[in-house]
Amino acid sequence: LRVDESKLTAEYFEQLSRESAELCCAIMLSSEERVRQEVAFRSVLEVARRAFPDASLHHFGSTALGFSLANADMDLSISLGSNAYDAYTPAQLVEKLGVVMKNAGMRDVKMLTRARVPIVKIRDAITGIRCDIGFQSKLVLYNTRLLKAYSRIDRRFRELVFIVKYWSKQRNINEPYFGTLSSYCFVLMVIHFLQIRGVLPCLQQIEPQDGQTVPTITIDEANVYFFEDVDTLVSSGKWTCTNTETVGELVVAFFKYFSAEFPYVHGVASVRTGSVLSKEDKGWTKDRQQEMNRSGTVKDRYWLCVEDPFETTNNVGRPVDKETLFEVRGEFIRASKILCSAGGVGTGAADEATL
Ligand code: 3AT
Ligand code: MG
Repeated sequence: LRVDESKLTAEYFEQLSRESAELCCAIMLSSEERVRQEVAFRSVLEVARRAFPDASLHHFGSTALGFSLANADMDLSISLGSNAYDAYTPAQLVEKLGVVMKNAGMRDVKMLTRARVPIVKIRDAITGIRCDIGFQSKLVLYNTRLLKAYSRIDRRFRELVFIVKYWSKQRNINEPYFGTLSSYCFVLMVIHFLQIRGVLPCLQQIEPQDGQTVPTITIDEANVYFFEDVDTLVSSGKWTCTNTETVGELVVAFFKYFSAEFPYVHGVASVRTGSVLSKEDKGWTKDRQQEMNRSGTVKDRYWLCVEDPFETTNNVGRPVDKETLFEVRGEFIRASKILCSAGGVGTGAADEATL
């Protein structure tokens, strides 16, 4: 990769930052859509309770975080009293839920019982909002809270997330089912990059009080502790951001990092530690078949390694294989080249639509 960002001008970075801010405004969820999501949430809960009277419903993922693009699916998770999990397999829970959803007149009901995490997909009859409803572990609520905390620390993070999500969807590399990456994986890659760049701290390594050690709070066998009181981060002296780059500069640096700097062969992007870990140290070197919730097996792959912040045995980059890594990395290189070639002296800024 031969891109020379030293030729990029200050005006170019300014223009790129301006265009990034405009793009974010244009693609963000509208407040009207957010209201419709709340209505859909209530109707899903009401219908779910017909099958599971003690169900509670939780909203997680990008629509819960305010990271979603227009028309995003809402990710919802049902939790039940503990004996329900002994009485039914995950696939049976999903079938039971799917049937009540159909009977209640929900549209486009699909039961994905063989997925790694079985879900029911529906479109709410009144609002038209699409929802993915599952019985996920509580960890999804904690990782949503962690991402939320990061988003409150520095506004550049949110902007970069919007740009990267938009780009990944335009370039068709946001489809884990077809071997590319989930949005969640891209968001973790953005946090990792911003930690390395000194824009974001590593919340899981910050102790609650000076002089204390980082505690262990175990949920589903994972330590879910992180420093959540981000309003006091700066005032307590726990974090000082020294990076003053603009969003334009960070966009260029992000694509360069994952084109040419991230060590794909031996490295693991780790938000938990704010560093690059070694695949060897994690034992993430050989693909292997894993048993999965009584309905089959899943292949763990380690071509692109992004550690889940809490579930440290979970490689969120798992869907990627040799061929799709070539494709994904090729897209990073393409974007990086476009950004750098568009910004030389005398040229206009890159057109986000062509990125
Ligand atoms: P879209 O707007 O739907 O593209 P999103 O930000 O909602 O993106 P995902 O749909 O990829 O992101 O994921 C939603 C949440 O599901 C994020 C995280 O809490 C959980 N999740 C997704 N993939 C994984 C994974 N591989 N491991 C653990 N949790 C995951
Ligand atoms: Mg989602």
